[in-house]
Amino acid sequence: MIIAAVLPLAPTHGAPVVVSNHSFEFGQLPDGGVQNNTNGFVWDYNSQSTAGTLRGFYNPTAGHYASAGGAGTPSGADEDQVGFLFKTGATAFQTLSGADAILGNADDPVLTAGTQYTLTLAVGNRLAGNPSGNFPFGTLAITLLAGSTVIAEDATSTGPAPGQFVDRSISVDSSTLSSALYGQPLSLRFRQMAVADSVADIDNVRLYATAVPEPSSVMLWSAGALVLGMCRRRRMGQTAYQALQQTNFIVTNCAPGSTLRANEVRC
Ligand SMILES: [Ca+2]
Ligand SMILES: [Ca+2]
Ligand SMILES: [Ca+2]
Repeated sequence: MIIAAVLPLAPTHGAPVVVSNHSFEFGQLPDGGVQNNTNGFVWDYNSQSTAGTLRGFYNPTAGHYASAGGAGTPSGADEDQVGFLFKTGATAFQTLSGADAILGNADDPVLTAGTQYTLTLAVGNRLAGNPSGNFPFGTLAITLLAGSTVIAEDATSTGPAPGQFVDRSISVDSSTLSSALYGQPLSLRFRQMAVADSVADIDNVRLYATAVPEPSSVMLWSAGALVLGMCRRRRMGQTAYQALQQTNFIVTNCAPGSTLRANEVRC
């Protein structure tokens, strides 16, 4: 009887999924410059926003974040420009278009089976009394969608300390989702959810995809660990038969005196 000749499998590392204009740096603005309510540079600021809100990107000043004067980078952000969402319902949205930044072709990222997705972005809370006004942070919803279906979301009312950005992440394992969603395009959505006249700044959006071992691989990994464990027990004086008896494996065709061979269980 041969179970397997395997070694434990090392987990794979996540690969970045292209997020176009991930740092809101396209369309350079001067210090203090603002672009309001105008779609462009990949991000859709309008189609999912509530009327009367302000949303877009800007170049913060030292009054917004101490280190942001001129082309300085706000603490915890990336480069000198950031996105912003002001008032309930202000939304920034992007369907991922892949490395060519063209939507609707073969390189667009889609939901893939057996994959863990982790979406991270830097969320900023302006200094009190900044040049744009003294507004609270509010509640920012971070959402990952496959097609029109929300597959991961977090809405947190606690912002970072004033004057800095901190990372927030959401994550989902596609194996927990309906397989009907596989192949659907991935979209990102950031939305100001509550507290009238609240504001949140956003920056440095990152999405990573990590292959999740398939059940068969997990079984092989488990069998590998089992073999190693049995080998250790054998060194402690147990036979393969005795070691297998202490597991959930059904032992058949094994003589009580059978022994282990290197990298396999053979009776
Ligand atoms: Ca930036
Ligand atoms: Ca600046
Ligand atoms: Ca594309």
